[in-house]
Amino acid sequence: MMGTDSTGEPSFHPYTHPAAGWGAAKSVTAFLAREGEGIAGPRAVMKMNHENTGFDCPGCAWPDDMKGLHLDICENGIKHVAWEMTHKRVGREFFAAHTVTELSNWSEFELENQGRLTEPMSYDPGTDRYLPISWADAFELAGRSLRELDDPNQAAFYTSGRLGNEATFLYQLLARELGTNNLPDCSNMCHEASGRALQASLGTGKGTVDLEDWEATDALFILGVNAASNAPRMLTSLVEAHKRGAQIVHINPLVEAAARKAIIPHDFLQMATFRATPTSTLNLQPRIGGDMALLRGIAKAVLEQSKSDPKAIDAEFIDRYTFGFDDYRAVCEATSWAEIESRSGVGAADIRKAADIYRVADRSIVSWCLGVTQHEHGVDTVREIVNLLLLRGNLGREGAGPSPVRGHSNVQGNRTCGIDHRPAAAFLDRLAEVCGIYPPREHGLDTVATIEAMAAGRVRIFVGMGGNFAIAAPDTAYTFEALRNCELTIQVSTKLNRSHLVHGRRALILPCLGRTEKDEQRSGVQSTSVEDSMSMVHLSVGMRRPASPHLLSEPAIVAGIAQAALPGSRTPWQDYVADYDRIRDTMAAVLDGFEDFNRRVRLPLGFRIRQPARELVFRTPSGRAEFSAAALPVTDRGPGTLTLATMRSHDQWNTTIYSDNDRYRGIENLRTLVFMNAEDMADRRLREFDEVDITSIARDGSTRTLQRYKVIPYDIPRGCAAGYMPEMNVLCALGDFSTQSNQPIMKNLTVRVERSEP
Ligand SMILES: Nc1nc2c(c(=O)[nH]1)N[C@H]1C(S)=C(S)[C@@H](COP(=O)(O)OP(=O)(O)OC[C@H]3O[C@@H](n4cnc5c(=O)[nH]c(N)nc54)[C@H](O)[C@@H]3O)O[C@H]1N2
Ligand SMILES: Nc1nc2c(c(=O)[nH]1)N[C@H]1C(S)=C(S)[C@@H](COP(=O)(O)OP(=O)(O)OC[C@H]3O[C@@H](n4cnc5c(=O)[nH]c(N)nc54)[C@H](O)[C@@H]3O)O[C@H]1N2
Ligand SMILES: [Mo]
Repeated sequence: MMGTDSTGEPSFHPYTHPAAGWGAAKSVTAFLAREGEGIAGPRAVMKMNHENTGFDCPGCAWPDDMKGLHLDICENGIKHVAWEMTHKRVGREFFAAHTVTELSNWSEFELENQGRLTEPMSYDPGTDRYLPISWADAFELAGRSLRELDDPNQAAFYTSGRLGNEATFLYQLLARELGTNNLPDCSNMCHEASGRALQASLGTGKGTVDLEDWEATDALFILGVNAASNAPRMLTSLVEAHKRGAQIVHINPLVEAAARKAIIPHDFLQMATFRATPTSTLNLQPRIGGDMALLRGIAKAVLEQSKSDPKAIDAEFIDRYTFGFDDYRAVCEATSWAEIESRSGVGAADIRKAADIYRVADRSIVSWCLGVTQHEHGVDTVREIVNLLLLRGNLGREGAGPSPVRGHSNVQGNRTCGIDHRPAAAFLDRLAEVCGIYPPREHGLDTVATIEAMAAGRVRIFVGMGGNFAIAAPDTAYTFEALRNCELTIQVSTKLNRSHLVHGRRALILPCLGRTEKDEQRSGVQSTSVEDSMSMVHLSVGMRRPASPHLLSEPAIVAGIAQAALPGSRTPWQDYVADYDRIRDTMAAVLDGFEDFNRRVRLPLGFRIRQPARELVFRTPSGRAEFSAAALPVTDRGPGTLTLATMRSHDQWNTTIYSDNDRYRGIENLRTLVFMNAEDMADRRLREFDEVDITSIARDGSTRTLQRYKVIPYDIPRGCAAGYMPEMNVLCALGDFSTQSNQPIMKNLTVRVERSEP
């Protein structure tokens, strides 16, 4: 079902070259040639990420260089943009030629590779085909179906993190004016844990540092991110940090490419003159889920040291700004080194090395991504990161603080602008006052709860604003059933994907403009704003001719649905669409930190949303930064089982698969694989490329199996295994979500790996 159906022989040869560099250049050239983008690709890329004149790179949420001095582009950003700008089209002829049943046998790659969607389509059960429908009829169908619900909570509105801020604001307004907070989003699978933890510890749901802090810090601790593939522009910061003598500690069960050496991504076009720079001073390989124990070990070592060297901790900072230190110190003291070693899988001597780096550094930043969050104890672990930072007052000063790496290019902006199934009362009050609506107060459904509700028939309409919910979500078989149980599924998309084929009794595909494309409305060409991982908000302007004259912008699609669903609405939907400045004016009145939005967003580099915690203002119950003193998670599973993490290959963007290669991990032509420790393989008498069945054991005891995966011996701690999402969502039971964040524990599955039947 997935993969690219490549016919090449699978191979595995450990990668020894620097990250980015020639490998990236070669890969980009081959990709652009395949996509027929030889000229258009690079030209569009030159317009990307340029100070106020281009579009924001939809590739990831890593910030642009604040000084705007150079263009920092990367291999995967180029691929991502070229993929959107393809010349291929999926028009009505395509849908006439293929039934949905037939398309269901195509791979993810084949589906997306058909090109851009061109006009609205509606599913016809009689012929099992999508047929063209006018925008007016599509809106009427959506509107009527929403109007006819017994309760607005029978609808759910999913957001994938690409949506610009203006469309986001209208989308949540539509849901809340209808009367529901059912706003599941990709964040529920991504950084929900980070948001909850930072909110609890610091009173803000976001990181507090920016790129200038990265440039000033003495020590970087990077946990659970594959930066060379998923945030390639971080390599620039790592290279520069290493050059100026900063310490860089990578904490990851796998030694990823960014933990070795790199060539700055934007330099790769003129590589001849550049040499590779190391991007790591220490690599620690905890077992999967062992980060919290490791972090506690660092804290324990620092606290031990503070007995003879009072400067090891910042007592004045702790005294003045924090709450709960005594309990935290007590729990660190009570946790034995033996326990820390066994739960983290890292020896005390190595943990002390990291602790020494942390203690000697005047300023430290801790950065993390999904390797930390997609666990049962994701919230506790992120809070442990904050605990560690607080010990030495690494907050509210240059070069120090927590720095989560967000995923989708605007996933953070989506939250800021109202996509939240648990909205704050103050936000709802302002929304009610400014927009004259009565937003519901009870919490809505998140991703996991939406799937349950669809399966139970409690949610009857699913709207997907971007993304590929059907296979991005856990428990593929169950999620398919849930979506098929809906009366109506609506997908607003740029490309054909699985979520169009796994649909409700009625289904609409509504094609929209991409971020690279010119968005022309009554008042002229529109721009939209996005927020990056470091709270910088700036404008993005598309310039390319739209893939089809029938595409609408996301704000226009939301407004179209809203007007049909809410005939008596007093919201000026069409005025908003005519001029996005009007949406921004309303947002300025509703959202904290968006005062004077239209002016400030037009400043050359945009503006930074104020982070109270950065100024040592803590909106927590105690009014201080709060230590947490949670117990360490159990990381050992039953005998014979492994802990499996699902992750991305280098050549994919979430559910979009570009090729079956994973260059930095040395893999070619293979996605149906599982990485294992050589000794765990020997225990099972397995050899490289042997075929295995992987069976997950859910908390409720149920099992799920993937058959005939190829096993690859890899440098990964014993007891651990890893493989690729989204294929492995088959193994992730819907009930296996974190009780702390409701996040599916996609990096913490318990599995058995056995040789396949011959
Ligand atoms: N090119 C590209 N860029 C992307 C994406 C993409 O698919 N392609 N996706 C975007 C999105 S939405 C997101 S959220 C981010 C995701 O960015 P990442 O978080 O890098 O995503 P993953 O590939 O899931 O990899 C997670 C990393 O966690 C490590 N890991 C697994 N388990 C553990 C653990 O228990 N502890 C630690 N410390 N590490 C662990 C894995 O070895 C891997 O290096 O990237 C964004 N950027
Ligand atoms: N097992 C496992 N599962 C995971 C994860 C994991 O690590 N392991 N990671 C999770 C994470 S972090 C995330 S963020 C989710 C990702 O979940 P999603 O965000 O739902 O999935 P994507 O693959 O990013 O969505 C790709 C689709 O978005 C559409 N699209 C692209 N550009 C645009 C646009 O500009 N506008 C609109 N409207 N549509 C557009 C295209 O049709 C494309 O097919 O997956 C989650 N699933
Ligand atoms: Mo994500």
